[in-house]
Amino acid sequence: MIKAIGSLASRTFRVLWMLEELGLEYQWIDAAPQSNQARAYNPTGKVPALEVDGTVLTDSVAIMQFLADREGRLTYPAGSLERARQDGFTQFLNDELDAVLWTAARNSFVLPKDKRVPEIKPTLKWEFSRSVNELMRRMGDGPFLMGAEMTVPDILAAHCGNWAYAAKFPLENDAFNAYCTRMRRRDAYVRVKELARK
Ligand SMILES: N[C@@H](CCC(=O)N[C@@H](CS)C(=O)NCC(=O)O)C(=O)O
Repeated sequence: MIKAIGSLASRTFRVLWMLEELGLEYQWIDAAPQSNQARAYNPTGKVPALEVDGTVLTDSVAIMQFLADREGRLTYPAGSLERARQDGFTQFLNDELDAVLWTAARNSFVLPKDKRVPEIKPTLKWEFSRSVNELMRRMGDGPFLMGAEMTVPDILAAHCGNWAYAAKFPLENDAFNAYCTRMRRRDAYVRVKELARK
C-alpha cells in the first residue's frame, strides 16, 4: 500500500506525477506543510512523504527515483553510463533550479520575517535564467533531457518550470518553455491537475 502525503502546491506534485506515470495505485493525503497531518508522517512537518508498506520516505527526488527504480521504468539502470548522465541532470536541477527557487521562497514567506533577505531575489532570478539556458544546451535535441527516453529528471525540470512561473521568475528560454508545455500535455500530468477538482 502506498500513501502520498502533501499538498498539490508543494513538491508533492512531482511524486503524484511519478505515481501516475507509473500507473501505481496510491492513496493521496492532502496535507499542508507543517500541518499536524504532515507531522504525523514526517516529524519535520515537511512534505512530500511517501509511506510504503509502513515505512515513511522523505525528499521528493529520492522518492521519485525509488519508485522508478522499483518499477524499472522512467530511469536507466544503476551502474550504467546513461544512469550517471541521468543523475547528473537530477543533481544539476536540484542544485541550480530547485535550490534557487527554494531560496526565493524562504526569503519571501518561509523564514521568520526578521530573517528574510528579499534583496537576494534579483540575483536568484538571474541565476535561474542562466541555469535554464545551460540545461537546454545539455539537453540538445530532446524531446526529453536524456534524448528519446523520459526519465526522473524530466518530472523535476518541468515541475521547477511550473514553480518558476508561479513565483514570477522570468521564463525567457523558448526551448525550455516548449519543453515544459510538452510535459504538461502528458496524461499523467493532467490526471494530477484534476486531483485539485476532486
Ligand atoms: N528536499 C525536500 C524538501 C521538502 C520541503 O522543503 N518541502 C516544503 C514544501 S514544497 C515544505 O514542506 N516546507 C515547509 C518547511 O520547510 O517548513 C523534497 O524535495 O521533498
